[in-house]
Amino acid sequence: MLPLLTMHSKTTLAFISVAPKVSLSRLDELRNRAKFIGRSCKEVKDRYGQAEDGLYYLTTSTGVVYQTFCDMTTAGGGWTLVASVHEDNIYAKCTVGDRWTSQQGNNANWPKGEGNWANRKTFGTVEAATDDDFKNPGYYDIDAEDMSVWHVPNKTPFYHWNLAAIMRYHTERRFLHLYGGNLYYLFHRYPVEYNVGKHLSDNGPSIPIVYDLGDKESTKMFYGPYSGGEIEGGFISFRAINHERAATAICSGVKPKGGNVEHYCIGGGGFFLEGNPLQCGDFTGFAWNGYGTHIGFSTSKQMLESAVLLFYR
Ligand code: 3S6
Ligand code: CA
Ligand code: CA
Repeated sequence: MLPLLTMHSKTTLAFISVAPKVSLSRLDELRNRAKFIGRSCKEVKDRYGQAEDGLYYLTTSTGVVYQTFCDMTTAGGGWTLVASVHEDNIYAKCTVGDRWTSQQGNNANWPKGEGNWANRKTFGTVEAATDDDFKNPGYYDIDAEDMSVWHVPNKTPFYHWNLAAIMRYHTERRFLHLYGGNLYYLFHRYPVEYNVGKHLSDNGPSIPIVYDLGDKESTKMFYGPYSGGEIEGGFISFRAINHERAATAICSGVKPKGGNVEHYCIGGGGFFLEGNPLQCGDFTGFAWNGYGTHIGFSTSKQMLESAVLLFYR
């Protein structure tokens, strides 16, 4: 039987085979992190000199304690994971799991959908942030300046996120100062809601990015060839609206130049008119011309099967 096991299957076996072994001293070290008092990974890093990427305990301005992942190394470190946008099933349109659009169908009478871009709901867990959506209190509590974003293949454990990511970038111009300090306030100013404006002229801000992995061209290549004609790489864009006045939340790595934003922006409100209900879901119209085909407006399979991790600093 053994000769049949190719190199590939051996590593897969190695990857999934055993529960990790850990020393008591390591557990003690991890539990000791509960003593650190800070509202963000930046505060924990600066106050307690923590330089190891991993899980830390944070405290909100109101005293809520939560655990999340801290990137303590990229571009000076101190990045707090506050949310992940994950597509559990692109074929199921605005159903269970579409927490960043609507889990109750594609309906013009519910223009804001779940409204999770601009509320204090939380869901998911940090260790499952590439298995399903994640949102913690830091999303609405942290007074931040910049963002970083990682696109990480689904089902990747946190200790492999950095290595496995297909794209990583950050902002450095402290744009969140202009929008209330985090996405909760930004999306109150720019509601992720159907029928509040028209494409291009009523879009939210597009902010230049600095790449940690990738570049403007590799970014465009993740999106469909037809989308290539209406996007510019090198930005993160917020509250982009499409031709049919559907709102989306984040266009990762690109600035919209046209109105088919449903093929390169994620999240949204509760209604997408075109091809009703085909564009309604956390990854909107990413599979418009087939699942991961990278034909027409369809993104690559890698982009479709990667969770989008959102960090603040
Ligand atoms: C280059 C193909 C554009 O085709 C248009 O976009 C066509 O009118 C629509 O069916 C299509 C969709 O709006 C794409 O989102
Ligand atoms: Ca989801
Ligand atoms: Ca369209």
